[in-house]
Amino acid sequence: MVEIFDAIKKSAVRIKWLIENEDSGYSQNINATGDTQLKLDIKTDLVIEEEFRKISSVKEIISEEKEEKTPIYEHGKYMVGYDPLDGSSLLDVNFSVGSIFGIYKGGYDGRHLVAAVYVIYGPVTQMVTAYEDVGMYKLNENNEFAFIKSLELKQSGLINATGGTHSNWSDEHKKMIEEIYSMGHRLRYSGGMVPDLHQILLKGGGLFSYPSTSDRPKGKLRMVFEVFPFAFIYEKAGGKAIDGKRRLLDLTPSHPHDTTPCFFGSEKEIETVLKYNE
Ligand code: P6P
Repeated sequence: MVEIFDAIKKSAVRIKWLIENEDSGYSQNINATGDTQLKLDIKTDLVIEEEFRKISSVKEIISEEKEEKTPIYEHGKYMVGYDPLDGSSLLDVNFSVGSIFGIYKGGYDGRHLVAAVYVIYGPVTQMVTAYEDVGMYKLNENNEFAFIKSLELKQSGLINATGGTHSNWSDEHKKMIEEIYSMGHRLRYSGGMVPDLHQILLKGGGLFSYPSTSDRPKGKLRMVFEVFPFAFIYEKAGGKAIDGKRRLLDLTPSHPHDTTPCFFGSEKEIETVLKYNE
């Protein structure tokens, strides 16, 4: 597992450089989910693949940017599902973006996740790892990730990160969001999953929601590359992660690129979500 974390650290240093120096324009390519890829989506995906090809503990990798799995080392113990540059469409407005990694053993179901990592490229570059517990690291002047602190969610918080187009929300979801606001929460939403969930983790609590909507009945966020890793991290930090009814890590995708409605947050906020999904 250490060599996987090291490969992610090396990837992050290279991706930070690419973000700061390379052209963030669009390519001619369409990815597995039908999104037009930025040149950086392609380049960051290649960086991660190159770094994983150097280690022997990874059997295969699967990227949000590619339809198919990529075999790495025949006798590798782990499989890695990752989103190389989540929120890349926000680069043109200089918002924070991130890389998300789920480390699986024996399959890409939520229950097979054994560790999760994300890197956030913002005013500073930070990495959060979840294995036994949740730790935050900061990239220092020597391009090393120095441990900063462990992260823990309180029983309730004050942030409400509301994904999806409001006019496409169900009436029940609108009522749930209003109840969260009545608890004193404030809107904090950038449209980038990594910074939006990172903020709730660092501020101690709240709710991030990306529900089923009329335009996206199965939600927008991908189970293997985005949802399961953050569900693992939030549960390890003392929070909860559900699809509205069920625990996200109990779900099994029928296809690696499947999406699901998702709610991540402190216990009290998740209880409110459940109340509106009975
Ligand atoms: P919306 C970015 O494109 C992304 O995949 C996630 O990073 C983010 O949480 C979500 O989409 C935002 O979607 O529909 O709220 O703009």
